[in-house]
Amino acid sequence: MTDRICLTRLAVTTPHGVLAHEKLEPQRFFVDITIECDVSRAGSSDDLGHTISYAEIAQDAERIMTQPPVDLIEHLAEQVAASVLQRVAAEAVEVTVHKPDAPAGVAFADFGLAGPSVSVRREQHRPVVIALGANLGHRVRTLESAMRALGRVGGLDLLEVSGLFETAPVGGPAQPDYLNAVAVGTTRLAPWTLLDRLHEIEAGRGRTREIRWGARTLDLDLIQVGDPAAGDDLRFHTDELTLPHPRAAERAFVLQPWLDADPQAQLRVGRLVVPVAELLRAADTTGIRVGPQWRPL
Ligand code: PH2
Ligand code: MG
Ligand code: MG
Repeated sequence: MTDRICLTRLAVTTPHGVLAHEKLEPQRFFVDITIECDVSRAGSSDDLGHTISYAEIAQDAERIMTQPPVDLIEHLAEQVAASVLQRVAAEAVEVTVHKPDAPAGVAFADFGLAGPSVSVRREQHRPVVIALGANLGHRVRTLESAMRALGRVGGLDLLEVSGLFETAPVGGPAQPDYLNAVAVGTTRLAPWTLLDRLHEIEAGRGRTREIRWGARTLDLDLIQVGDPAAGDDLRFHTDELTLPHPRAAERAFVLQPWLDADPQAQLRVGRLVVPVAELLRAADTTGIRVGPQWRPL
């Protein structure tokens, strides 16, 4: 991502350092933060909710920098980077902590921002679960082509892909059987950015949106983003996207391929985190059959 939000030279005077006297005497620190995130939505909507508030980032960084004395600027830079990556929209962050007056036993220039500094770059790395479905046209070919397109999405790394399952349609009007699959991986993209990529892949394969739950050449759904066991899965509801997927817990056509791709998979169901294997035992699996072979990657 080439869009960036920068905070340059946040200034704090506070005690940190390895030497005993550094823990008593405040000295100057400067922090530079560069956040990689897609600001195109905020660019057109003029809505702060579509981007990251630099004021909040700055206040978090100042709070971290003014914590009780620590030894290393590495430790401070790492904590600031972690606080930025808590933001849903942050794809990556670079943090530099400067310590211009550090006692290093040498002279640094007395112009510009001289002296030691530490820079860290950290990327967002969220687990992601994507469900695929198709019940019109050449389903295997469409799903294989969708998988190749997913493999080319920058910022999405696929790790495992299920086999194909032939499934009776659930809900909607009478329609042909589906082929369903699930891909799991990691992403640094914001979920709405990833959803845009999924919609582009659908549209490129003849997907139209007329009847809700009607037949379709290709359906790509975001099921879960983040790790519910760690408590860092994304939970939100907007008109365009709800996470985790509100109906995944009952849908055998999602659970069965997901379990195939990841036998350890867990899904958030309200306040609980439930193994997918357990959800599948409770789900209606009539109408789910092993599907044809495919070459997903
Ligand atoms: N998708 C739906 C509605 N019903 N049924 C099956 N078997 N497979 C699907 O992928 C599916 C469905 C809405 O997305
Ligand atoms: Mg769907
Ligand atoms: Mg969909």
